[in-house]
Amino acid sequence: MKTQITELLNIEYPIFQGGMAWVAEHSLAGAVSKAGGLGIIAGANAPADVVRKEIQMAREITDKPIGVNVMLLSPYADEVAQVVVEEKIPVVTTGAGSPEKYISMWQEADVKFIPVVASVALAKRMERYGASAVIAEGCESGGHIGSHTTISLVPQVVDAVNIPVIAAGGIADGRGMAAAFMLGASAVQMGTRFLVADESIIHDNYKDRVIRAKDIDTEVTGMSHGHPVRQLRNKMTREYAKLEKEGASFEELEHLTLGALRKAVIEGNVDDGTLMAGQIAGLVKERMSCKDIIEEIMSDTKKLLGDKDFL
Ligand code: TUI
Repeated sequence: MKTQITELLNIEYPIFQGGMAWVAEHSLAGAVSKAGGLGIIAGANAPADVVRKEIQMAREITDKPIGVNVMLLSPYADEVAQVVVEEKIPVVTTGAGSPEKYISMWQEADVKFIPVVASVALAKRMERYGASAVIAEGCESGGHIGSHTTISLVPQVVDAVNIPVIAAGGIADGRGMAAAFMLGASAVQMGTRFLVADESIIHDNYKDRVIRAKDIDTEVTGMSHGHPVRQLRNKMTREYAKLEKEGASFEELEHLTLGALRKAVIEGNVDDGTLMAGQIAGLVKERMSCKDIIEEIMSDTKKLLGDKDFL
């Protein structure tokens, strides 16, 4: 299945693995790229040296293209943006902001940039600045989210820009992927489905919670401070909601979430940790290799869409 994105990035399948903080390291990104999708290493809140090491280790897994996500709220975003150039990464995605100050540096180095956008306005601005494509991410996603759903955001972004659009948020199987293509997308990005991949390094307790999650089990915290984050409901989110309702300050709330993603991913602390996951977690029932995930989704998508290209 050829699409504008498979041709642009020289990848076999139009599937991106989301650049999830603490989760998207070399084993996961390497496995996704090796299987023909686009594996993405998360810059997250990590310093440049750590990201460089992850890139180098992923390259030991595969020669195929691997991307890096620059999380724009990170104190290390400047240095990670630079590492991408030094390591000759072909494609960078960005999240949680606008990457404007890095664009000329990336363009000079021939690094394609593909920002996550949560609105039509930002998508148009990114096209004007020379983005190769945009990722339209709906609020079904896990982690930091905007306010539009995928089904309303994707077609509006598709109509507003002349660059390819990658759909993200709420997609975890062939039906979701086929639907995204019907909305005009040229690829999909998935996070939650890859959380429980065999190659994902997250703690087994976290994987179990995702596998056991029902449709209604995610909750958004941080809405009152303009930093909404979607995750599985647990002791931490219940305490957070209580404090938020009582009008707690940003500092108090942040204290609760500080280091909480590490607690979940590394320590498997499912009570105090942040179990970021999308609303589609209820559909994710099986642990599989990245290769099997990608092949199953491509096969199911082709059954629905036929053997068509989207160029
Ligand atoms: O970035 C994400 N998801 C994330 S980042 C993250 S780590 C984190 N750490 C500390 C605080 C908050 C998060 C966990 N999950 N997804 C991409 C994404 N970007 N979703 C929404 C946006 C977005 C929202 C508004 C991008 C741009 C934007 O507006 C920027 C502007 O200037 O208009």
